[in-house]
Amino acid sequence: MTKKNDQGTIENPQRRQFLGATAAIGALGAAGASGTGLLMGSRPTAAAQGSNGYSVPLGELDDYYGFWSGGHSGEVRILGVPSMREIMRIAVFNFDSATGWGQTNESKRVLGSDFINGDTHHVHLSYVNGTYDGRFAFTNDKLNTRVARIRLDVMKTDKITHIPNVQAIHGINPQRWPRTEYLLAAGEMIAPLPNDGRHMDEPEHYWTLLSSLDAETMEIRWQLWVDGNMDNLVTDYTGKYAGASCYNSERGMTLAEKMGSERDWAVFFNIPAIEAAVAAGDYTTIGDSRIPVVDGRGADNGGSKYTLYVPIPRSPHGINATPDKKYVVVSGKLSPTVSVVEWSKVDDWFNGKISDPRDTIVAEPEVGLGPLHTTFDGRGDAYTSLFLDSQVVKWNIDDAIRAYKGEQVNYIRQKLDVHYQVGHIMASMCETVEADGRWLVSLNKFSKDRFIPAGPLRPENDQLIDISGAQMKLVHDGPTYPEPHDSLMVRRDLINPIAIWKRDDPFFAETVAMARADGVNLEQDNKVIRDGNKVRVYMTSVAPSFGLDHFRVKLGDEVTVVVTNLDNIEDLSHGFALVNYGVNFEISAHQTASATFIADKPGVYWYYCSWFCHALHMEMAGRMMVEA
Ligand code: K7E
Ligand code: CUA
Repeated sequence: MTKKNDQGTIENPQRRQFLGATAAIGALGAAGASGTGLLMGSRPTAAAQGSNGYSVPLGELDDYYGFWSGGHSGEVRILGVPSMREIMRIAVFNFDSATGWGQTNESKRVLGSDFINGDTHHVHLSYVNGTYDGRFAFTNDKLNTRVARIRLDVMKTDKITHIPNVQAIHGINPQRWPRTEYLLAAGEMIAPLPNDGRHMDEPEHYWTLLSSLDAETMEIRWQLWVDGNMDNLVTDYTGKYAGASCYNSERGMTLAEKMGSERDWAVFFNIPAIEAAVAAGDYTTIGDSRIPVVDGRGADNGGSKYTLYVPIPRSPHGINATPDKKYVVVSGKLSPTVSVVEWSKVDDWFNGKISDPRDTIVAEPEVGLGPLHTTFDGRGDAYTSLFLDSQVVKWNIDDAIRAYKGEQVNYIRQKLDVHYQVGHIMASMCETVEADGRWLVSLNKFSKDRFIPAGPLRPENDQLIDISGAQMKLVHDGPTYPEPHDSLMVRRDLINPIAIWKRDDPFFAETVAMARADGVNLEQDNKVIRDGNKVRVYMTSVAPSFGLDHFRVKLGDEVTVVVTNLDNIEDLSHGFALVNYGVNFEISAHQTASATFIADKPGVYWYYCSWFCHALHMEMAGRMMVEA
């Protein structure tokens, strides 16, 4: 890095300054902290402090759990903030070779068998009184129109729901107040409704819907028929209202058609009114689906009993609620403006106190080119990502409101270069009433020259910015595999995962019930049960051995291997890997996991432990004998 600096090949001054800082840390790492990469944090010590003043000393923990969507990897990731170290990957919609997600019976019960990929854009956590309760994370699958829930006690996906009648779930947001009872999910692409092969050439039959799920069961409670498409989604801090951005109010099919209007809109939803309509039977159903669908169209009249359509320039994208509970900021994307809507004026509109939907807007500051998403520090400042300018702009909400009223006031506080083409940005705890304004991440779509080149495909660049002072300071470059769209930084004390599985965990309860029906005690038995051509192989694992060093089956048998890890030690995971049968899965401490396959090849096949667990880990193996 220093060499490149010396050669003078770096043009951007911000970048040069940053490279100088990291080079200093790199040198420090070589001296005392080898192999740990860039270490930055909030507790600088003399021993491990970079020239930018931040470090997470070796052996110390991060202050925040970062929940990152994994984009078209289909997963969710946990990063530590501010070190930006990747801590864990949570398989959600994807097949995961390491843990056997998508192969074990337990994961298949969650995942189903339709798809092995997905596209997660947004991660949000369940709330109580406007902050996180540590129970669940939710994420969307744009690719296959699903939403998923992740249990934060074990950091595993436990529910996946396919949303009918729509295509491409994009924005999702949980109820924030008083607690998360519903999760909203926005369908992005408009498509024929019902989509049964008729009306394919008649765009007037193309629609999309908002869906409300019960956050406990993840079942869909109702859907709402809207005008236009929907992009991002936000809930308010009363539980009463939510909103979505729309970039295709034209309902166009082609790029040119989608760009027709000078204004699209943000649509706001009156949740109690929709639920009252459902209770009163004021709904239809579509095709085979039994889900109540309430009609929330009416953009031409500004809205309906259930919806308010606020015109916003042009193809707006992000929609974000301020932590003071008062405003929601809609980012203009193709307009250099962001529009600030006051929630109480949304309430006024539904109560007939104002008639022009645009009167809900209290500010429309010009912030720069390509505003995509906005985040907040809890001190009255907002930060908007500028995709085209490759900048983060910090601006003051109150000053923008004064300027909108005609006062001469400069609401822009600072513009900071990021590298390059930023999408989402997110400040620590910013989606809660406890926004603390310490860190901001800029999730940049292009990394270009920031890392050693690794072929035509480049990583994204997730940059960490210190926002605790008056000026934003860029402190870290973080390459990520494609493609995080969004992230959350959650105070560490709010997340309390367990270290060892509980034996009565519902995640493997069905497998436990199957063993009980076979008369097997999973905590001690090693047994092969034959049931016609179905064979169930039950074994324990205690480092460094499996409870069975071999088992016999017959060619053509359907074999289910069930492994229960009896080790009592934190961080002692085993794996069951069956050679040339493509089977491999995780069994962490006190977990039961199983996989089912057909014994379709005769002979001897070794199984081995795939998680290095013991000095005799290599010896932790056994043989499956398949009789011809
Ligand atoms: Cu802006 Cu899908 Cu939230 Cu990507 S979305 S950036
Ligand atoms: Cu058990 Cu390696």
